[in-house]
Amino acid sequence: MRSQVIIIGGGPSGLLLSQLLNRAGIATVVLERQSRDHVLGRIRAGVLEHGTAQLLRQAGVGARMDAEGHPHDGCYLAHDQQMVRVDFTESCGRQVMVYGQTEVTRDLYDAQDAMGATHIHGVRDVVLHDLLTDAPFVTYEKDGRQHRIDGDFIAGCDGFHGVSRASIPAESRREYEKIYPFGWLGVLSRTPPLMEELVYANHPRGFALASMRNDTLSRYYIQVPLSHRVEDWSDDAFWTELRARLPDSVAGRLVTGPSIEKSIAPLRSFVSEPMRWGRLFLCGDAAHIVPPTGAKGLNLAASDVGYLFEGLVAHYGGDGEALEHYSDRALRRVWKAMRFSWSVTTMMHRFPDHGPYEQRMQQAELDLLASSAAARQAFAENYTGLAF
Ligand code: FAS
Ligand code: PHB
Repeated sequence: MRSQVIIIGGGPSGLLLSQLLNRAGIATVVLERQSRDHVLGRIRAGVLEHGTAQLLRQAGVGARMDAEGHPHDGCYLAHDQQMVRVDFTESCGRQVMVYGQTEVTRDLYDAQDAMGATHIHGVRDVVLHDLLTDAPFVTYEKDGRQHRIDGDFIAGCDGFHGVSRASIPAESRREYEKIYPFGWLGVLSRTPPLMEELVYANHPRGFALASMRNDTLSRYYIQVPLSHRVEDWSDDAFWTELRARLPDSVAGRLVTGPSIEKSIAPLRSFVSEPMRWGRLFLCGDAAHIVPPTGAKGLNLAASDVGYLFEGLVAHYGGDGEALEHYSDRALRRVWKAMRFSWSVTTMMHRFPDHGPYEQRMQQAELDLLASSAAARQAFAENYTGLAF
């Protein structure tokens, strides 16, 4: 088999890149390890930046998002029984779109089906070959048989645990990592959201987040020690702890119910440079991971895909230089989102090694946001998404 762009990974990065390229008349093949149902069963991100929503519309998959998604003009930062609202529209003239990654993935699969796109699920032993030549190829195993696909380019969209990043020689990679000393226990419940906007809470017992997917589906998180396992937490224990971490002024609004999904996600900051190696280009979690506090993971995947899409279209249009700048361009935005995600995570969580000084620094950060329009503008610009 031969294609123009071979895409490893059928998550949001791979699906969005395939959809954009196919609409531009560029052929792709998507190789995905899991089944489609498995990919669609993942509960991940919930907030789309302004630029991500625009890119989805450009890809022709914005209709259901615009019909069923919820534009948000702001969010709340809670601490010491106070609720500080950051008004995105007032501060920077932009909104975010609350629309789950699961729905984005579903819309992309539907659009790719309508285009007759080629997706191969259940692949094993994917190996990338001849990346430093102009004739790279991929081999993989499926149903007990070896297969080969030749292409012009390979897009590594296979997430943090994929094979693409590791296909760049270790001595040529520069990796930066910070592991946070806690995780997020997340619950999805068929209950009305706590508030009409997201509430991020800094509490002495630990961080909490009240988010949502729609008016009847809520997503909540609480910070837990790395030693905790999801089976350690009954629904009742989760609701009791969440309620304890919310300001008294809103805790009484919490509607509880059975969890329909419950999981613990570790938190890390990670970047691997460069994001290009010959004919291989990395997108999304294959190249970087952010703690979810800043709602940046999915959105960085989108900006990487937008940059790579532009470069590939320019290349096939005769501009041999366009792809030269992909890695530097993507990394400039990645590092700014890394900074924001690290900053908000540090401001909102309780760290085991934090003392009174660090607690006062957190309080000062939050007091600054409460008292300074300029501080809220900087927060709003980062949260709604810096320019692509
Ligand atoms: P993904 O990991 O989503 O997709 C990679 C795909 O490649 C997967 O389908 C995988 O099966 C496939 N794959 C892997 N190895 C392969 C191989 N060798 N061959 C073929 N296919 C292979 N972000 C937020 O903004 N907000 C959140 O609240 C949030 N919560 C998260 C919770 C969890 C538990 C996790 C893990 C991530 C969360 N994220 C969140 C980040 C997440 O949304 C990612 O940023 C987003 O999924 C990135 O998309 P991809 O780059 O496509 O990577
Ligand atoms: C979510 O709704 O899953 C969500 C929202 C905002 C975040 C993280 C997760 O910062």
